[in-house]
Amino acid sequence: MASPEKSDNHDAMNFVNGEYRIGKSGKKFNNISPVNGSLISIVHEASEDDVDDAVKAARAALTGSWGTMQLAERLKLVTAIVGGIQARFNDFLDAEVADTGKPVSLASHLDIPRGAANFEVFADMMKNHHDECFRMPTPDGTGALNYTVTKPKGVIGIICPWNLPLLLMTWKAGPALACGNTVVVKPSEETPSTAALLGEVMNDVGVPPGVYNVVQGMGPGSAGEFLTKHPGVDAITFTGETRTGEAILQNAAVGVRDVSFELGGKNPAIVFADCDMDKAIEGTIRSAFANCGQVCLGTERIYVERPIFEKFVGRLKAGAEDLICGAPEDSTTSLGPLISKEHQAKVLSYYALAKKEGATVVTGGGVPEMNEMNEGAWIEPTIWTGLSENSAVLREEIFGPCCHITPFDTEEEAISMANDTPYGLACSIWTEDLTRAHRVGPQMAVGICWINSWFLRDLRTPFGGSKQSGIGREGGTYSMEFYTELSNVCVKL
Ligand code: NAD
Ligand code: 6OD
Repeated sequence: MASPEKSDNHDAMNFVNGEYRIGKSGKKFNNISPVNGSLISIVHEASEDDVDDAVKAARAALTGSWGTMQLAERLKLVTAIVGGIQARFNDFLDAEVADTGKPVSLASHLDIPRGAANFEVFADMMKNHHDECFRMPTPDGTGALNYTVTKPKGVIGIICPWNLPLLLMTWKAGPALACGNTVVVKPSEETPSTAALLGEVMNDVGVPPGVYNVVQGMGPGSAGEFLTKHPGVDAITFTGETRTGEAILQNAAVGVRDVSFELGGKNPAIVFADCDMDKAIEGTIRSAFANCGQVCLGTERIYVERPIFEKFVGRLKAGAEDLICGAPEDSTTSLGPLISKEHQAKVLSYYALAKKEGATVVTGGGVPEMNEMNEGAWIEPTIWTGLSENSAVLREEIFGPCCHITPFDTEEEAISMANDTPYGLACSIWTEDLTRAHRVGPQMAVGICWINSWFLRDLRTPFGGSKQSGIGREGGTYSMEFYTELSNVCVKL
């Protein structure tokens, strides 16, 4: 078993107790570029033993120097991680772009800066944290004093998806560490690199061994299942598909462990005739196609008021056709590939289904010619009209650069169609009528409703989904609620 100080550039390793290691079983798998099908790296899969070591290291750190560290010192270390990521900005950028194929322009503005900000915001929040105190009268007249004590929850298992790998992992690791927990992270098998690289930053800035651990592998029968079944894990925070959430929930039930789930979506946008058309088009191009449609908050269903329907469809078509599929480092690129050939096959199956169900294909519907990158997981941005609200294309999450546009006649009809879904993550409303905005916004059955914008994030606000889109909320004090255990001390005076 190797334990180099740095992760080998060509291998994605596990990071356990401050050291890089290959899996004890020696199992490995290939990390394939979605851009051109080439081999990016070898991923060393964690065995059940490795996961056990990671959880034990995390437990030991809780009772060791991390657990006994003063809050100010702990927060200094968490803040130092921000500087550590910024100092290695290009390394993180290269790793994220290689794993996902996303445009450098996107990853350098979103993924890596947010990866750092997720530590900063929660370190700042903990600096300002105060416990509560309640005086109470007692029959004997002496009274009592209650005060709360906020403690870390313990060892947190973090299971991550591949669409925004560093951003979504640190969105959980940031508050978890700021609150004094230790973590074992299981990145997606598709995007193992930035989580592993973060181990170097942890060592460089002096985060004690065992506080941050990474185990590589898949879900069932692999690191994901080993971690979520491990009795030494006190709570599980997961981002990914709703069906995966169901499997993890069963594991979490054993030992009644707490969960926080950010799951799938089938997010609507409602575009009223009184919208600012330029803003609505610009916002919807982003919400439907950014990150090649692989954003949980992305818009897959658009409802447009009938008087502007044709115009909106025409302008969205023009916007989609202006998008340029290309190599990540090319400054003209606005659309990267999907994450994998497997995901490409899934999205293409919906493209075929849409046609079979009678959709009008406004634009796209196939695979672009990419010449020397043809082995990549490329796909055309696609817009449909004409499907019934019951069609599978309008009911199921596709997670690709595609959307369907339906006309509507009344506000009530639009709200009703938009809310008629098993999911409840996000929506966007486009209107210049302030009264309507405030009337419609609260009626949307979602965790996050944007008015005249999309993916505009204040990290202090509650983030999460209703219905099958999640359990719980994170962000600001909501993250603190999940990552801490609250005790009340009652002192009879
Ligand atoms: P996924 O559910 O397939 O995988 C997510 C992670 O779970 C991976 O690390 C995977 O290895 C692991 N996993 C799979 N099966 C497991 C099991 N049985 N036990 C433990 N771990 C297991 O999701 P994905 O394909 O990586 O990501 C896309 C999905 O994630 C979409 O549905 C998207 O909507 C959702 N997502 C939601 C949010 C949100 O905030 N709500 C954010 C991003 C992505
Ligand atoms: O912005 C966030 O905090 C967040 N969790 C975004 C999720 C995006 C999903 O793909």
